[in-house]
Amino acid sequence: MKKGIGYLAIAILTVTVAIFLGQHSVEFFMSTFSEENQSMGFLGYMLTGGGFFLWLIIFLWMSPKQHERVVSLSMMIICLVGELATAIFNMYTKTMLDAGFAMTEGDIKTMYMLVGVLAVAHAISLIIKFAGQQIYQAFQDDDKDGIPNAFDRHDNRHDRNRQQQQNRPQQPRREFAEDEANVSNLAKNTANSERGAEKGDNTHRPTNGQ
Ligand SMILES: [Ca+2]
Repeated sequence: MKKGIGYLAIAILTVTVAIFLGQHSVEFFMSTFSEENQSMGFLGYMLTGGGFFLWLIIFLWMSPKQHERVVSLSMMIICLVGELATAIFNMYTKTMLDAGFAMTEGDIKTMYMLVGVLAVAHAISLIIKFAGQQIYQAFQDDDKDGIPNAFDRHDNRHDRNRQQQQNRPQQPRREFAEDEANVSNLAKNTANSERGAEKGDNTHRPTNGQ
């Protein structure tokens, strides 16, 4: 029961913070982009507060590898910083506008920079998350010829394997040739000894006759 109330407290706090900050950052994104691009408010929120929750899910349930955990954890932090920055920026500009100050060109440039950096961070992180292993592999040099795998159209290891395979049957062939030579020598020897025996017979015959 107490545990249940504890979870409820966490849920209420999370929702309150998410709505409080989220409302301001959505407003920020809506005011940053033109009136026709009102969907930018929601999309922008997906780069900050919404992105935090999405990366949290990816971190908890979809990051078995070390580099995936690092990326999703970093993105959670980046999203939180982005959420805070956009929300605070929105509150700040609102009070400034209410007080009669206009936004300077520098302020607007900073806002666009922030949004751009956020979007790029998401894109890079997604690439690392889902293709990091393959990208790492692409820049390795498996056959050690100085050309990274991605640009190396020829895998020298195949050649080495083929050479090894070609060298292997040559050795038995040499042995076989030696065997053949031995056999022919043996045949010569037996032929010689037979001839010698015949000669011996011939030399013996006269003595037998005598
Ligand atoms: Ca190579």
